[in-house]
Amino acid sequence: MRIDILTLFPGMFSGPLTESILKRAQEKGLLSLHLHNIRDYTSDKHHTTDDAPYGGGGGMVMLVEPLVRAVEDVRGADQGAPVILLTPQGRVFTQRVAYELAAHERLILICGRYEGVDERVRQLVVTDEISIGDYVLTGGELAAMVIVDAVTRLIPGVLGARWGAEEDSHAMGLLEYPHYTRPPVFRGLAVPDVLLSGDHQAVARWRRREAIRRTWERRPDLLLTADLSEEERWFLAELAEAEAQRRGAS
Ligand code: 9D3
Repeated sequence: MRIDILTLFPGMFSGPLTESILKRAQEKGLLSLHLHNIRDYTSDKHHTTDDAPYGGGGGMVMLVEPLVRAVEDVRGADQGAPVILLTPQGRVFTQRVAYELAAHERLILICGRYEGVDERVRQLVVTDEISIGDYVLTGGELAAMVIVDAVTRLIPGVLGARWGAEEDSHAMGLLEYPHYTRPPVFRGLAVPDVLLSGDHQAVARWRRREAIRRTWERRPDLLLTADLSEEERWFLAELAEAEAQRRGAS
């Protein structure tokens, strides 16, 4: 997959994209990342990228010309690639959106700054708008990095065989069960016996129950859409019953 990123701050991207899994994905030729400085597409002698909004009010607005010229140059003859504006007004990024984006051969990401971009950028070149959540960032750069990270790990061959996206799709409906490794006891805290029992079926059952318990406690909203077996529904009913008892008792 090829990802082009248009930004006023290309330096922000060294670090996250040049370490660990994203680094390896690029070395393996599975991901090719290209950073473009929007300032390189200005045509005035001060290399202006923003100006005051028509109609007045605070803040600055990114100029239409450098952005449209940058997209057209980077896109070249390839008209099919999604051009995604990172903006607080976009649809919210979820694992589902990550899968959707991972299906493309190429993505073009535009990182907004200041109060936003001239509306005509949307009219002329943007095909999709994404936000990474309801909190205020200083610009689209960190959002672009989040998207690159989440999408890259879905590219076949990027993760080891054991950690496939397959595994995620089963797990995503629920939060994860608790994990343990050596030693068996640390400062009096023991690893649950079942995990040391060698009984794979009992381990699987315990993990599934703990995942349901955790989801019930922390993210009950996820249980509305989780794919649970009959037995798991019973367990959930037990949790709800125990909770009702506690509430009644207090
Ligand atoms: C006063 C209205 N503000 C919107 C909440 C203006 C504004 C604040 C921050 C406009 C842009 C920004 C910069 N943020 C992004 O460009 C951004 C973002 C974000 O702030 N949160 C979550 N996802 C994203 S994607 C791009």
